[in-house]
Amino acid sequence: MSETTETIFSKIIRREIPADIVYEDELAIAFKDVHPQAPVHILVIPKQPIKSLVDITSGDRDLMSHLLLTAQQVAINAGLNNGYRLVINTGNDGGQTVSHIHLHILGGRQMTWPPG
Ligand code: DGP
Repeated sequence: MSETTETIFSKIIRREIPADIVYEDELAIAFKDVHPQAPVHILVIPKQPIKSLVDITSGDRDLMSHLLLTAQQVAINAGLNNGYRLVINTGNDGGQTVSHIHLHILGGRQMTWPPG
């Protein structure tokens, strides 16, 4: 995982590269994952470039709550009435490849457990 906070996601926020954006407000943005792992695969990210879940503090409490509520609303808007999976890959062992914290919303098929 890269140590820089400037990632491809910062470029998406600034509209420097295209993305299929499905939601945006002053704190967060949600867009379709470029490599979907399910019929619905949307990423919810803060505009603030926090690297990973490891880096959040109690000062990020409101922001993290906002991201969860945003994910809930985005899932509703995507029609995921039968459930979905919310994933935050964290660090190398967690499989995180982009160093800008993001919530994966995966849905539209039956999820399996355990994940790979
Ligand atoms: P993770 O492995 O948890 O760090 O997930 C990063 C996700 O970001 C991965 O599922 C693919 C997605 N992704 C990477 N680059 C881009 C991009 O340029 N555009 C979009 N829409 N998604 C991207």
